[in-house]
Amino acid sequence: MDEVLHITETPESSFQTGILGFNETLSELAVALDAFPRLRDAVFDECDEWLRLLRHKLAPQLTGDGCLVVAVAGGTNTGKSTVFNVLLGARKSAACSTAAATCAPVLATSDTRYEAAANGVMMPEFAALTLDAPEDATRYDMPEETLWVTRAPCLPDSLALLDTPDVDSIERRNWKVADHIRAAGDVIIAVLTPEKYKDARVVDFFRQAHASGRHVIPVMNKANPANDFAAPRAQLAEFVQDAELENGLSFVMPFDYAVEHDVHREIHALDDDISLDAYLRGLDVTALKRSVYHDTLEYVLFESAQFLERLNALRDRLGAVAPSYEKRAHTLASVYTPQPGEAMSKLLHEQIRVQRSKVVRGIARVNDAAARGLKPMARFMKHRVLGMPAPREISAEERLEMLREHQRDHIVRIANDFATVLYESVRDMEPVTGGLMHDALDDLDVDHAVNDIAEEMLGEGSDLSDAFKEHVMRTISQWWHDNPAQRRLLLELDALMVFAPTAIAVPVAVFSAGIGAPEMMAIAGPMAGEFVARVMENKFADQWVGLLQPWQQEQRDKLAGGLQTYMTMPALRVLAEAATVLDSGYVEQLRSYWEQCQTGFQES
Ligand SMILES: Nc1nc2c(ncn2[C@@H]2O[C@H](COP(=O)(O)OP(=O)(O)OP(=O)(O)O)[C@@H](O)[C@H]2O)c(=O)[nH]1
Ligand SMILES: [Mg+2]
Repeated sequence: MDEVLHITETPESSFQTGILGFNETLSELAVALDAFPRLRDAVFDECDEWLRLLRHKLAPQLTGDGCLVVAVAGGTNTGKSTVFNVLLGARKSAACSTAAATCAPVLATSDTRYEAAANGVMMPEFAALTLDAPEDATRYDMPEETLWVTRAPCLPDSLALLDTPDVDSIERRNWKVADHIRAAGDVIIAVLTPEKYKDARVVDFFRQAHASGRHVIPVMNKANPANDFAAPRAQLAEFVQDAELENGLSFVMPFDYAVEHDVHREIHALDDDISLDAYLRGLDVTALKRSVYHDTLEYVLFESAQFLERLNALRDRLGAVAPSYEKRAHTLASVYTPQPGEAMSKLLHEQIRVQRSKVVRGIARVNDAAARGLKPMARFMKHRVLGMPAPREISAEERLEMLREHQRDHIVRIANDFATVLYESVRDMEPVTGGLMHDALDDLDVDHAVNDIAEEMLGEGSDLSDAFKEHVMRTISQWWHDNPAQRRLLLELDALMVFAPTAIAVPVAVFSAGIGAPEMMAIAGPMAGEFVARVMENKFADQWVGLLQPWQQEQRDKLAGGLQTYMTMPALRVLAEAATVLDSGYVEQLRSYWEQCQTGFQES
């Protein structure tokens, strides 16, 4: 048996697959819709904000390649720059005894991340500059959004360290920067001193940082180590409570003169055998990022769910357009009254002859006699029933041509009506679907399309279908056997058909009260009157219409099909292409990725 390798996805990796997949599929959809700018703009309308957050924050930060920004923050002169330097094992940012010395943040990154940091990609809220000397960070002549960037090869790729100006300075500009710092830092080291740990503004800053999902790590600087750090222990506990932090590790750094000259030392945890440096390196980057981006993620999930619903609705709207025209084409085509021509006449003659040869031989003589005897009766019926004037004599070819013209006129009228429906409906449509159709309609040559439809209905290849021939054969055979009394009628009608193929056209127009029945009578000539008269005389009209009805229906369907092929399809070409893009799995794929994200979000 083959060994099957099962790869089980953890909820975490499933969440990451979800968010990456969602982001990538959105980009693919945008590219696929490039060919339809109007549709693309409608799809992505008012999505800028959540798309930006998804692309530039959530997708890069929550999918394994995240980098924790650890901000060293606190009140003025508490030793932030000193802690920053100790963590880096190098004097990167100036530490000095004057208050509010650091006036712009300093970002230290690993070699790999340096490029992104120096280009301003890592912290886009600031204007990045390369740090040349530790004192750069104390230059008050720089714009307040300045960010000094420096390399720190000792840092892993998962960590970036940020030294910051104090959060309580009387200098107003630092307050603004403090907000940016709180936003930029995922982890915040709260540098406290025995003098400042209760300061309201400082405590407030960390409370807010924690409340917004940041991980706050308290570090008591200048800590008194007496009695196993009894005093700092109590102070830190008080701070954790005041700032409403969770109980976690706190760190202490005892007062040490040498730190001014030598930054090589470790900052120890109070109740654990771990250094701050080791603790930071061991942090779960993805989990912390998730906590920091909780609100952002919630917002993006909400907005993207709305987006998916809109996308679905749009897809349904595009999908509903074609069927609505199909319906209208059928409605218009249903008033079409096709008139059977020569082919029908031949078919009937053939079928009647088949029946005749089976039963009666030499019956043609009867036919001739019948035909001769028909004329006076037919003329009477024609005048009485139809009130038609006697038409002038015209040749059989002329009649067939006139019949064809009449049919053609009717088809052209219906096709033009349908073109009007198309143009008018676009005017009333909502802008996206209307816009997509508008472009294609501009290219539609209506006259050409109308000609194509008429040609298909009446030209070469418009013969009677095999299904209909089969139907006629069955019906006539049935009539023959079921109505011995009416066999004579069939033979009489057959005789008429032989003389005037156009005669057959009339019953359809007359019995089904089709459009233009009087004109049809005129075209079909005197034989038609006789034909009708004979049929009506024998109360055969209903059956006659029944015989022809499937053919009429076929012709109407064919006309509706022609309207679809030569008008709807070209008019909907762009719309159909756009619908194909939306139908090629993007929506389902996005929905599935979205659900993965949502599940991961709820589990976190
Ligand atoms: N002796 C001793 N001095 C310290 C210690 N921590 C900080 N200092 C000194 O205190 C002064 C201020 O330290 P900084 O690290 O610059 O403090 P800061 O919080 O960055 O100050 P600002 O940037 O001005 O807000 C400096 O002169 C440091 O040398 C310490 O543990 N021992
Ligand atoms: Mg400083």
